[in-house]
Amino acid sequence: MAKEKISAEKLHEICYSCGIETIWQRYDAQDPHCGFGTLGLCCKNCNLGPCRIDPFGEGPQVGTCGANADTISARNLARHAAAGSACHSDHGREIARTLLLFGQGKAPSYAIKSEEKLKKVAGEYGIKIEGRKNEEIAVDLGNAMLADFGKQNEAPVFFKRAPKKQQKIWKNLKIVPQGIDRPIVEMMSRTNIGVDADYKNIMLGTMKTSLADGWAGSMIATEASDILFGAPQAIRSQVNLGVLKDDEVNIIIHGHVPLLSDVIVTATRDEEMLKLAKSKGAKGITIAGICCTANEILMRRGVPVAGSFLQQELAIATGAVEAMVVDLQCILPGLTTVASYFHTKLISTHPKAKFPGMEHIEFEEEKALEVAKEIVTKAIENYPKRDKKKVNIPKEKMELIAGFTAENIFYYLGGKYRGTYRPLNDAIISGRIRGVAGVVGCDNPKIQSSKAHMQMVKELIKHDVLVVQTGCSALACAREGLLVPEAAGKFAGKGIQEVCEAVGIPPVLHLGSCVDNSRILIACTNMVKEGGIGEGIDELPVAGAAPEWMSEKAIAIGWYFVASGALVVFGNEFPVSGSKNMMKYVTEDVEKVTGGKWAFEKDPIKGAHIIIKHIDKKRKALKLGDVMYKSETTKAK
Ligand code: SF4
Ligand code: MSK
Repeated sequence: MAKEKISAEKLHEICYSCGIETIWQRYDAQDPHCGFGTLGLCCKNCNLGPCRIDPFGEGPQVGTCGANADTISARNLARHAAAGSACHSDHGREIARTLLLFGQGKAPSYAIKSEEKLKKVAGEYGIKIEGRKNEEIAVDLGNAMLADFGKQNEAPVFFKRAPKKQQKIWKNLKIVPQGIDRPIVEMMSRTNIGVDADYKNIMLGTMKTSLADGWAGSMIATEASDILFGAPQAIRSQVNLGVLKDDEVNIIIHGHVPLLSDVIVTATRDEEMLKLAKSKGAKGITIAGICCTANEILMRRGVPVAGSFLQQELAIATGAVEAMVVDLQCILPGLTTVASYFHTKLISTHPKAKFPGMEHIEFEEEKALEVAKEIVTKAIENYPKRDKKKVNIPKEKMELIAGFTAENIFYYLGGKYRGTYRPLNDAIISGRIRGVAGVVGCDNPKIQSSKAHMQMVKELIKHDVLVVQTGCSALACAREGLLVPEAAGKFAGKGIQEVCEAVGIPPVLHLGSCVDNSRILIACTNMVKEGGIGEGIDELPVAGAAPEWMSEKAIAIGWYFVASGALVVFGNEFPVSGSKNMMKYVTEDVEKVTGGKWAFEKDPIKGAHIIIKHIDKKRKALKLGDVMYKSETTKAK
């Protein structure tokens, strides 16, 4: 293996030539993928099956029970959305529980880092604030948030945050979720054999389940994290595998829930740990993130990001990682194969996510710092085992600015209306900004390995659409240099350039992790409340996209935006394409009930233009007139 600095692509080639199997080889080995699964036409919900529908109309058109393509694909999609909602919401539950434990004095490694948010959110929950200690408020708020999960007959508290118009639509459709857990359980129940067979009714249930994720489970995760770990502020850092150091102990933290990773960051800054690292011959300790744990500690602690979902194996293949510490979600079991070629210790930490071949050190909120120090010590002790001949750290790294939120995002737009959404709404009304798009979600080896995000986002900002991002999509665009103010001059249209140059913000704003898509819901709500661009989210010149989605969580996210009135463009196949009725429902009919709908387009440039066309349609309906500046359309590939 080469000793000099190399590119990330070269690292990929090195894995290939050394026979180190990664996600790309495993993906190829699965080709051709099961056609029934791709179309959503297989069902194994009972032991009369598994059943499948022949998409060519020659074989069976119903399963043994009589369920047709519409019912089967709707049930499959509903279960995906339920699983995705469960994943995000469970994340929220853990943070709320830690808030409670902190208040009870049982989690001393944590603190209230945003007293302002604690009091604001407690106020929304109707909790008394005056004359009370933070700990007392934390106990009441933790309990109240946890109670939201188990409610049986009323909506979680944050539903009051939604625009009145959306609340009314949901009420009329009877899709206001009762609690958070109940709609998820209900979705599993109604998709059993012999229960709900009406695809339209199943989709209403799917929207109810997904709304419980966006407006409650994920929102609780975001808000409770801001309270415990600090409300983010714009912060500079770096991204890509080049953030790893060849003369320091490198620790990667990977997953989603920041409960342990935040404390690990604290542990790596401990003098005792630094002394130990030096005693082993290292110059210091570098900590870097992968996936949404990366986003969490990036936006609050400025910790650099090693990579997104697709880079987790490549990070180990640098040969320079002493430990990769994982919590929950998006962790490839295949990591153990790559790690077997190197000295890297893989450490799982969560009782709900163990991996054969990984060492397990269980995380407990009650002794978080102790566990974090144990893990950091193990990483340091592994440093002398690093084989210098196997070290290949790619040279690429890029600056980025992260840490925008629904509260601070337009504070940065400045002016005399500081702290309000007036400057944004006015920029949209005047046509300087065409509209806003949320481009989010995973990266996927099916699609050009994270290039789709960059191409779509560049096309959007070129046409003066301000872009907000979360998850791996934000990290992919950060690697391409889109999350710095200078990107406006290079890539954006004249309108966005004027705004960004006046106030020094990037044309693409990093809003956090996957659960922080809830921040986009709030930003949309704030735009509605500010006035002048519609009475509901369905009227705003906004849209969402996940050009490379792969996780079930993305389906839940997409659905809660569609149910909230937004257009959502996905770049991959949607697993209902085997049913004409379901495709018509999700791309057309649902718009008549919620104002939102889905669109599917593999080409990211064409996907961007679906969004631009939609934004222009909304502008026209609002009688806003043309945008100030015109841009050339990039040729679709
Ligand atoms: Fe087959 Fe119906 Fe059972 Fe599904 S629920 S496996 S379609 S019999
Ligand atoms: S980490 S869910 S690959 S965005 Fe949130 Fe990235 Fe998708 Fe996982």
